[in-house]
Amino acid sequence: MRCGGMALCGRVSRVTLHATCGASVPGFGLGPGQLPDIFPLSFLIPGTARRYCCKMGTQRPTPGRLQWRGTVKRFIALGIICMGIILAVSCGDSQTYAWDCPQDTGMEAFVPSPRQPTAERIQQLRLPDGFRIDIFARDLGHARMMAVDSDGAVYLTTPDQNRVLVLRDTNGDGAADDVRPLFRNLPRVHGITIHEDRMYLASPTTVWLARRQGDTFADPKVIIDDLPRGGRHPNRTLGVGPDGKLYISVGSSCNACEEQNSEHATVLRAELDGSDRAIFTEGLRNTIGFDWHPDTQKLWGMDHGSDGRGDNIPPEELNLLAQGNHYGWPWVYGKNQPDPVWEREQPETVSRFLDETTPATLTYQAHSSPLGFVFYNGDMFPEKYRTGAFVPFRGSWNRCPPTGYKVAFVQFDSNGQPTGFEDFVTGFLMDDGRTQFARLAGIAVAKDGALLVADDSNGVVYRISYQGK
Ligand SMILES: [Ca+2]
Ligand SMILES: [Ca+2]
Repeated sequence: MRCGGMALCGRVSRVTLHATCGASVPGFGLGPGQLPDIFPLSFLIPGTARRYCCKMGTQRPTPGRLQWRGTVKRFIALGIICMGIILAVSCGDSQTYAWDCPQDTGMEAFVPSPRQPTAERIQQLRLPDGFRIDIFARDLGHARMMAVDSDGAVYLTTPDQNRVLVLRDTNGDGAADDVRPLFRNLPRVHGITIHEDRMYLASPTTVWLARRQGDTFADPKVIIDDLPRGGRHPNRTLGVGPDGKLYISVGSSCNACEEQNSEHATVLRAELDGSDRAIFTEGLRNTIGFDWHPDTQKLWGMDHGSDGRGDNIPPEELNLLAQGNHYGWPWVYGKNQPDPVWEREQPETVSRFLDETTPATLTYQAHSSPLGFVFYNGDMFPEKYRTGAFVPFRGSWNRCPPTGYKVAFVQFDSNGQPTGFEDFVTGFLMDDGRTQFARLAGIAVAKDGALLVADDSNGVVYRISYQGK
């Protein structure tokens, strides 16, 4: 549907404005991670030739997820939203959905309407034969990253609540029956990893170290407090490598720009006490998920491609992360393809990076949004899965039709090389892309070999187990 320069994705019903507009509105401090998943309304902001996704619906936005930079900008944004609503409503009811997407402009925004994880919906999820999926824990808030301890306890960060939770299945029935906060008041705590007697935690600018104390952990102490400011990709993640060093993934500050701080768009490496921090790899837009192959001990990570270049480029990337390499962002992507925007604006720079950067080993559908990467090191799943890795895709917010909203498996061959992706859990995206009931985030292998995956929109951790012979 078109009317006066506007297009609607979705019906206008029970319009409730929550000031939550903007898939990514320059200057308003809104990033895609701050998008509440409420009924989408896409409209064209006059004079910008860009489409943004405006949130209208019956849910309230999560408190604290919007970070407005000043009242004036807020009023301007609200004005734009209201103008959109007035024009939209004046055009009458719209029945245009994602699958009526206009031609690929690279600017389209669409977030499927959120639904609750009912038993009926979970029942229709599709997995390979012999596997089942159940809820491990729910009502967890902004469930993001997980780490599993040697005693089986599952630690979960919830950045919107500034908390780390501990989830225990004390009777071994596959569901957590003891859920409690471990730490409170850790602002925007996101990354987490456990190494021997230490737990590491990360927020946009801070890394904490908590020492083991009995069967729990003592209060965390700051060991790094000067990581680059968050910007568009504030979700730092952590791991300790086989070399006994601490790895910190720092996303880019922007969608696709020349960074001013050289630590943006990198993976950093430091000593376990946080000292001697240095850039390990660069040219990575946002590699939230990374892990070391259990045999080769090589580091692999999933990087997010830039937005605004179309529905199908740039792809998400699986990269072999080796010290000193540059992986291309923002200049080149995938298997060394020039970024079309930068090729137009700075062809000489693009040309230089085409020669100097490391191509992705594998690529995946653009905008799928990989939020984790974990090699399967358990013994519950069949042999096939014991040499590969799992990737949760949180799903697109700016693609018509939507993509992602699933867990994929990456097969690795006997030489430790990845050979391809295959679907592992699908069905979170429903109604031909109209609705979804999970935005998948962190992933971890439980002590019993089950696979755990967090949904940060409904506050659920799912448990995937193998029941076959
Ligand atoms: Ca239990
Ligand atoms: Ca790349």
